[in-house]
Amino acid sequence: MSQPTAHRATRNNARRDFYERIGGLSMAPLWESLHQLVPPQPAPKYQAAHWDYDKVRPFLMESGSLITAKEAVRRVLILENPAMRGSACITPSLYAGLQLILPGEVAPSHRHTQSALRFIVEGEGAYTAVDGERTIMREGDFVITPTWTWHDHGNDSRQPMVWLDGLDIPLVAMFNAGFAESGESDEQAITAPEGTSDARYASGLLPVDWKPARQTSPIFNYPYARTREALAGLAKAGPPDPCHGYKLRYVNPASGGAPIATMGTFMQLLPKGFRTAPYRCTDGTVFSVVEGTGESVIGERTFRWKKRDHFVVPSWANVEHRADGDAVLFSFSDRPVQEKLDLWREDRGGK
Ligand code: GTQ
Repeated sequence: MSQPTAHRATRNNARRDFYERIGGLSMAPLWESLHQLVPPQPAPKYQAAHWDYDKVRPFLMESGSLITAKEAVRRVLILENPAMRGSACITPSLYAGLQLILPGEVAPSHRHTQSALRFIVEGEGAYTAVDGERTIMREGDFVITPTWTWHDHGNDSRQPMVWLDGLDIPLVAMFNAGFAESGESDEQAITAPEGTSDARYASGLLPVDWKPARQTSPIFNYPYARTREALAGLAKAGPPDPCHGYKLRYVNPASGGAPIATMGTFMQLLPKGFRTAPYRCTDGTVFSVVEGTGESVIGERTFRWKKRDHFVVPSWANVEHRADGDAVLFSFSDRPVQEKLDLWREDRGGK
């Protein structure tokens, strides 16, 4: 052994021995992990992934014959990031799942501090009830279940209903701030006729003396018909954004902020043949395809998608979307949290 090599071996042994001894006091040397702890740029430990609805749907329907919504409480197939199996995470901060509710079923009332969003993927006519008011859901509707509100779901229609559940389960778990309780009965008492919150809060008007009690939006169903009309109007009004096409964010009309404090929700129209310019941002984002077909290049991989497919784009991964015909994409992420913490960044590649 040459002198420097021998010297290095002795030094490394001394260090290893030192690490072992301080390990006994639950201490560790920062210098061995500094660059991983404070990376020059995001280095996500999760990956891009795509769920083809043609492959997913048969399993969802099969789950319907294995367990009732009542027994399951929520009959959901979790969309788990392939690099985070066993964690129930689609990104390190977000949970996503596809919930099935069959005609005549009820998913019993409960409440929890985790906030939920529903994005309706298939079917029409099931309802969700939130704090005493029901809303009937249709494809493309975006429905919120604010933190700590009672909610139950039911299906009085003749068709199965499938929706995407987005929850902040991993974020709440990180804070150890989760509380939950079951309702006394499966279906909560209805205290307001359907359409009440829509009439009170969803027309660019608010009840004259109403003051918001929380950050959450007082609107709990943002129907697709209105969202789609807004996108169509936007497309008539001017050119698309190079990175996003025509993209809108859902808002709480009382604050201008996101309808849910922990999750941002978006809808974008990619016109026929449009290709977005390369874009990346720090909020890992879950997409649900509402209309059309196309493909997304995420980092090194290309995913082809169609209506009802889902895919996830990791933090800081480069993304480019291409639409065959007109395509509409719903998406959600933890962007409002990152913005509140002054962490959110994007890279528009100069566009
Ligand atoms: O509908 O309340 O996908 O509590 C996961 C947890 C849905 C719900 C999920 C939940 C719900």
